Amino acid sequence: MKIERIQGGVSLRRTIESGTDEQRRAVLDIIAAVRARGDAALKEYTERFDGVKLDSLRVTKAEMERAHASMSAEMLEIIREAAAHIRAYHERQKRQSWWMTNEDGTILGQKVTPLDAVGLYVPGGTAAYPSSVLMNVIPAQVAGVERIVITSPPNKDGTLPDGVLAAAHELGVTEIYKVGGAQAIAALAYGTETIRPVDKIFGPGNIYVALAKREVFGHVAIDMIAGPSEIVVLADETAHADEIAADLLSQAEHDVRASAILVTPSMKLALAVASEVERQLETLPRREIAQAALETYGAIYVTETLDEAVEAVNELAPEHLEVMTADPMALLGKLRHAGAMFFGRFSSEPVGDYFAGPNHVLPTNGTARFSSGLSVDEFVKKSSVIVYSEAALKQHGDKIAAFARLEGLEAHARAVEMRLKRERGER
Ligand code: HSO
Ligand code: ZN
Repeated sequence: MKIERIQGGVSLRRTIESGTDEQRRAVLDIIAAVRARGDAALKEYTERFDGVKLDSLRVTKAEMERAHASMSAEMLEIIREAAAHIRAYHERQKRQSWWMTNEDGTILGQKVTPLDAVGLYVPGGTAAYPSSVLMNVIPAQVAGVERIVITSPPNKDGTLPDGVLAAAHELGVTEIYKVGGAQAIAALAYGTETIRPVDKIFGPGNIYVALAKREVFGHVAIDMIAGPSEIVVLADETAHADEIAADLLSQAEHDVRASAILVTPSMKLALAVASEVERQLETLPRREIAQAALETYGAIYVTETLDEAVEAVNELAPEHLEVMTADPMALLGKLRHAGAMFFGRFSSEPVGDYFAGPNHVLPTNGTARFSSGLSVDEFVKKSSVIVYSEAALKQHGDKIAAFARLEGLEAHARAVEMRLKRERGER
């Protein structure tokens, strides 16, 4: 990894992919075809892009049970335990409706309602993570969402990965479709004969999925446009170089576009981590992916002081931040921008990816400056509630009418004044 001395001015050097004109046109065509021809279009695209001809898009109960039975009892127990931790954490995020009563008898409030139906897109290939099924489905369940749908591109033999089906089955999700790409997003947004539409679409995917999510946004809601995984480690000379290297590699192995950065005031640590990364890469099964990621998006930044290192981290606003300094929690107040913050050497990022409880769906590409990780909030919406009292309308009605006339909206003014007149016996 290249080592650079810096004095501020670092960024993740990545912009959100906006796709080529050709890709955007392809996505628009796919969405139009799914809207016009429904299931027939889904099956054609599945044959063309996934190389499999399907009679039925829906995963059967027997398929779910087979996948579940293929997992060892130990593995199922681990999934269950992870799910319990994730559920316990997300339970704390649950919001209550609230009400306030004014002295004049007016009641104002906010009513929290879960979304009726959500769709989770699970990408294909090695990125079909059972852990991501847990991270999306559990907050939806905690929020009280009634209908949870999963879609994922089938393998050439027409199956979905066992791990994904087993995790879904474990959580009681029963509505799963073998469809991927932009066509899956179109189906979730607009519906087909077999797939009823949902209200919000979650989950990462390739450029076509991202473009399709952007395209259907407004008709339905979407979670975010997620980029490849990122880790920034903030460490001083007290940290173990081999542990830092291992953590950097843990995210670099996700994707050739993943980013892994160490920020430290210690040149000695920087040098040790750089050589540890090389050493550990040698035996890594996904070495090629990790190496490519580190070449383009990896860096070791050396600052003069720890304070400067903290500032650099805030500028990077990474998806994941690990803090391994002599007194990590002392930095909590100064660290402002990161999707998830891991403190101390026992909080290696995979702990959070799978098991601790917080969500692993987090803002990337520096968007942690202004957004947050996935939470129960994303699965509910709030309606404001107004129960205005007679006394309040008598007290404020004239002011409301005056405000309406300021805007030239006479009907607004009359709607309020009509009540005032009736109460005064003038109507
Ligand atoms: N680090 C990934 C999540 C993940 N890691 C899934 C392993 N499986 C993005 O936050
Ligand atoms: Zn990960």
